[in-house]
Amino acid sequence: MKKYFLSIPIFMLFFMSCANKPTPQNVSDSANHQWWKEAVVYQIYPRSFKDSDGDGVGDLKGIISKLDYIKSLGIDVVWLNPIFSSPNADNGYDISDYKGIMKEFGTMQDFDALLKGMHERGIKLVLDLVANHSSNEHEWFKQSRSSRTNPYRDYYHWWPAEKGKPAKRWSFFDVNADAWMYDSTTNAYYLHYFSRRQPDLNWENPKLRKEIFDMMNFWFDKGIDGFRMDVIPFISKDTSFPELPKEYNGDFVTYYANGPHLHDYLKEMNKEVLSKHNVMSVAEGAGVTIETAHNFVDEDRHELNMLYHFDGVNYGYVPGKFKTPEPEGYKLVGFKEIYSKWDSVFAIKGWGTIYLGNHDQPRMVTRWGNDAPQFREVSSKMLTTFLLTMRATPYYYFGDELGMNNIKFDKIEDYNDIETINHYQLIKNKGEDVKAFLDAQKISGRDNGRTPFQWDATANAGFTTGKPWLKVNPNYTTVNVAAEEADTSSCLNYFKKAVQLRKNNKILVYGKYILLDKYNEKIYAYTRGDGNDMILVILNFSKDKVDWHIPSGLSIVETPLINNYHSFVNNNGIISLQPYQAIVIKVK
Ligand code: TEU
Repeated sequence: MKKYFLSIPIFMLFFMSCANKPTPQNVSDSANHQWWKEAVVYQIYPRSFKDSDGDGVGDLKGIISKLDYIKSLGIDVVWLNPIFSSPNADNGYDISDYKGIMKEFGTMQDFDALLKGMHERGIKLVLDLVANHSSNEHEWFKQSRSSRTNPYRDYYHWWPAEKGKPAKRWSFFDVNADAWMYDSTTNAYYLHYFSRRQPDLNWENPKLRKEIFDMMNFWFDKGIDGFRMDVIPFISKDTSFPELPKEYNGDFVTYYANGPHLHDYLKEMNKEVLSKHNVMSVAEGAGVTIETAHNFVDEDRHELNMLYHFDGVNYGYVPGKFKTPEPEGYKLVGFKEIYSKWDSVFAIKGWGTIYLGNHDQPRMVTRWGNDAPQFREVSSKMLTTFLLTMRATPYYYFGDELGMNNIKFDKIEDYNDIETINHYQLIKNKGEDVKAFLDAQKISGRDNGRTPFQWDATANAGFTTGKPWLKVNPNYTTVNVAAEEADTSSCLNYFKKAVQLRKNNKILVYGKYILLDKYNEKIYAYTRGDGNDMILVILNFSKDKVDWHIPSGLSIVETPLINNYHSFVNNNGIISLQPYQAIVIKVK
């Protein structure tokens, strides 16, 4: 491979690249180093990771049996989706006992052993705080709904029916999209932003807040290292329940995320709980915008550490059509704008996250890469490179390190997810096109990201000896840990290298981010760091071979730090990129 040297004063690069980025906020955030900024977070959906007792559902003992695998990844933090007692209307996001372990997942002793095993391996454990709502099978709700004078009545939001139907509130999961459920026991409606089996907790009640804070301290006293906070922006409500204010223009989600006392409650949570422990907190930022993000995560506000936004994962859907991808796919220029915009939001204060997959999302290689057989691996590695070279804490979803892709169910009967099943019913009731809905769900449905983890080529991918709760992707015979551990060029081994790359180059954590060539529709290129310590990242997001001109002002001084192909070609400052090629290289 020819080495290419061209040096033009660096100030020209900086000047030119600022032309690419209108915001002045390109100063690197090196002021405030924190362990949770430098961490790589690995998310595990316990239900699908490893089943130890043959009931077809993953469990804590299964995770314990795979702690050395998790350690081998090189990650620092594990985020576990909810493990608490639950009837599983929404797979654990409907909690019936915040201090109990879901029976399918095991016992508190299993949890203690899991936490000990993780800490012994230097891995921190973050649990999932689901406190905007509980299960309707929680004792609090059973008491609350039993009478209007019950001491727990005001743990939830009730509207007495004699006042008429309350103002419209939209529900994510209701078959009628109606967030008010009539309950004849006390002739009143209760609020549920999600399913009817997930009644919203009343944070306006200080007794409820104390219950939540006590519960959080219970888990922190057991030694966990943080919480991911489920739709935490939604917790405060205007309990007069007015019609949706006109300024929201029908956007209930943003309205939900701007309740009157939201930040009072987060400050109280910080004071009563978070400030007492060396822990991390991350908001699931549904409804959060670049205008409101700082309110959650600026250090001097003493609320939360970081948040994840939805602008990226919601990009490329047809407006007004439920999670329906644009026919021609998403536009890379728009994708780059979103992630560059959110980088600049946190460039000086606060801190962000970067993710493309989680339990609410399809597999990233299907949604953002290309899961055709000839491109699945290289495009998976390219996306992994993106996630591990941006200025934010990476949240990496289990199975993406293998290049797992969407299972693409054909029938509604194959789905387990309440969101898909209830939305299907809603569309059917309206006489709308259920086939189009199912076609869209093949790409965007949440269950695509929840199929069992693929350990090896034995039955059910080694996930369970029983009948798996959700079908296993048939490609497990080749896409699995056993095969990929043995293959030095596998997605799995690439992921491990990329994690080490980030650990060995702190400018990939804190360094300035400058977007290059912003209007290029195939290449996502950016630099990290500045001056004498700068790295160039070049990602070909297309299935085409692309020649890319290295911007004047860059000198490629070393061979790539990482490359998802065996080599790359320079022709006098023009790099010839293969389909989905990713190159990370030090420059000066
Ligand atoms: O998700 C909140 C949320 O916004 C989801 O409804 C998600 O974005 C959905 O796919 C939108 O179409 C959290 C949890 O991550 C999710 O798993 C739960 O179902 C939900 O809250 C209720 O707890």
